[in-house]
Amino acid sequence: SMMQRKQCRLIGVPVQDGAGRPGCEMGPSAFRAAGIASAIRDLGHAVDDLGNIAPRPTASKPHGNGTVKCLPEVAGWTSSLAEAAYSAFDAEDAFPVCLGGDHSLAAGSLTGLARRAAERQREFFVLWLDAHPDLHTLDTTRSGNLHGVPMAYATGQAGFEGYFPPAAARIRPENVCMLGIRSVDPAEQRILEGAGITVYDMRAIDEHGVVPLLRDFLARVAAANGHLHVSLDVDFLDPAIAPGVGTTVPGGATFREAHLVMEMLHDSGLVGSVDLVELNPFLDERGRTAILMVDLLASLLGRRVLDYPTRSF
Ligand code: 5AB
Ligand code: MN
Ligand code: MN
Ligand code: MN
Repeated sequence: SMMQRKQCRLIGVPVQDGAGRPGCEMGPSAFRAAGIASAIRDLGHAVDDLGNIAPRPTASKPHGNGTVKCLPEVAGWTSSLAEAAYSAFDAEDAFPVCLGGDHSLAAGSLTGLARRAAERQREFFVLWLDAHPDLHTLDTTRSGNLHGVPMAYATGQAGFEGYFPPAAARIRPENVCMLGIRSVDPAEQRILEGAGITVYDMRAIDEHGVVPLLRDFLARVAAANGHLHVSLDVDFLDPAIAPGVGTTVPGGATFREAHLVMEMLHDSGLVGSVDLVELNPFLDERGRTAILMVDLLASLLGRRVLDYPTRSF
């Protein structure tokens, strides 16, 4: 079942307070400059660019872990995106695309979108494409960078109460599949062990290839008639092809592995929302990372390398 025509809603989320360095604030502009709207339209989908959101002023107590950075700011972005993503996901064929911005925005996108899915009695699944699980709590983070915590918040790990807004909905860890993982901190490893999240690390990709790993997960989503959200962190990709990110980790997904994931996602017809995060245009080379991320989204939305029906071999 291929993907139906979608009503794509672009939501710019220029947050950089969750990353350790400046630059992600320019991400939404770089995606637009790379032609994201026309790339989607060319595939026959409708596009509504909702512009950039702003953080909502949010009270947040100072945290006992003195390393946590920009907590009230990230709480404010979480609150505002949870609402914006919920509003943008206003129809079955609405397809929200959150343009980051650092990955702390997933605290808002996951919970806001899951709230809408729950109202529709649709089971909510997440494919997490990232070098990192982003499963720290406010108590375990060592860097203090809150782009390392959104999955813990969204799956309801303890310790966010009073610091982040109450989650609009909670993600079931059993409904999360992480692919491309290759940098896990000890505290994250401990949380992962009991959580029930499916983790396919880079070694699993090396040994089996992406196809059987993703096929298993997609079969589970299809069996539940679920909604699938894809959260794509630039550092899922190998730094050699995607230099425009602050947290490069060697040994990432290749160009074809990444496109193959997107092509399988398209063919599944299951994806209904996306985050494109961690693009840092200040670190990019002549826009190549922004362009690659747009091309990957285009593959997910149905672009093919060859126009098979009109080509003779
Ligand atoms: B990203 C690290 N685990 O907590 C930390 O890029 C990295 O959104 C977090 O995946 C990386 O600072 C966050 C060492
Ligand atoms: Mn991430
Ligand atoms: Mn990452
Ligand atoms: Mn859906």
